[in-house]
Amino acid sequence: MKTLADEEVAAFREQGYLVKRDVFDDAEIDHLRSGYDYITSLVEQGGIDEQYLKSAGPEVHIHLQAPAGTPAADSIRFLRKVQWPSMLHPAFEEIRTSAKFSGLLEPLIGTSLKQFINQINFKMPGGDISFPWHQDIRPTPAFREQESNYVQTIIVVDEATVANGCLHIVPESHNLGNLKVDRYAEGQIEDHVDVSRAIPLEAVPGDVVLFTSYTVHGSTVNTTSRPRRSYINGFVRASACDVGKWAFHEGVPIPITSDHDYHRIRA
Ligand SMILES: O=C(O)CCC(=O)C(=O)O
Repeated sequence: MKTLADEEVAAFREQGYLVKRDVFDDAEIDHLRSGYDYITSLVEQGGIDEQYLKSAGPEVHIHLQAPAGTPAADSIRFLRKVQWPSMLHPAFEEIRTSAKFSGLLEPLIGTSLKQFINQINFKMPGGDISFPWHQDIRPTPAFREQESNYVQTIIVVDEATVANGCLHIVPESHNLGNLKVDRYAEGQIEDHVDVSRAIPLEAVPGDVVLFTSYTVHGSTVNTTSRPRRSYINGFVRASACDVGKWAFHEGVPIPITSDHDYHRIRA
């Protein structure tokens, strides 16, 4: 089972991020792509119940930035992200609870893990989707010492390049702590951090980017004619957090649960 070597753990702690190459294989990435295809077809067909299109609804949030009046068949390029896709398609659930995650994360946050984020991101050609500089802080007293107890992970599903809007990270920015700015507010992070130090994290399908909740990151639009999709899972040491959904208990995967019935996503 792949895990992190001592030098990788040290690099993660010093730099606030790490790119672990070749974690998921072609079959796993293809399986994930079948999940993306399912979500894409849902959006293209339209008729999704309004409650799933709002961030204040149940866990699943299909975040479409399509201008009013966009026909459903054309709206896919404006799809930004879907939160908790593991509720909608088994491919996301299988990878979320893969032993590869518990193996990778053990040296950083142990073997009993909860989860705050389960999300797929889309940057489709022509969609104008970007993520301004931000940190991934979870502002709740129920979650203690986030810097050392949280790991954000991004699985690269399509090759990520500067041209298609790959993730950029500011090394060592996690040392600045919680910058207490509004998430995604244009210009606010730049008052605290020299973002010219940011580096692009180009990567290929199967690679996993790991970073802390304080690490400053962001990305620009996809200027190519091909999609750039990624799969995000944010894990937290269970003993440091009284909220969130379980992912692993002492290394054993815990299936996703919800009080909401997701069998019908259409109105
Ligand atoms: O992968 C990216 O382009 C950035 C994603 C991100 O930072 C976010 O979803 O908040």
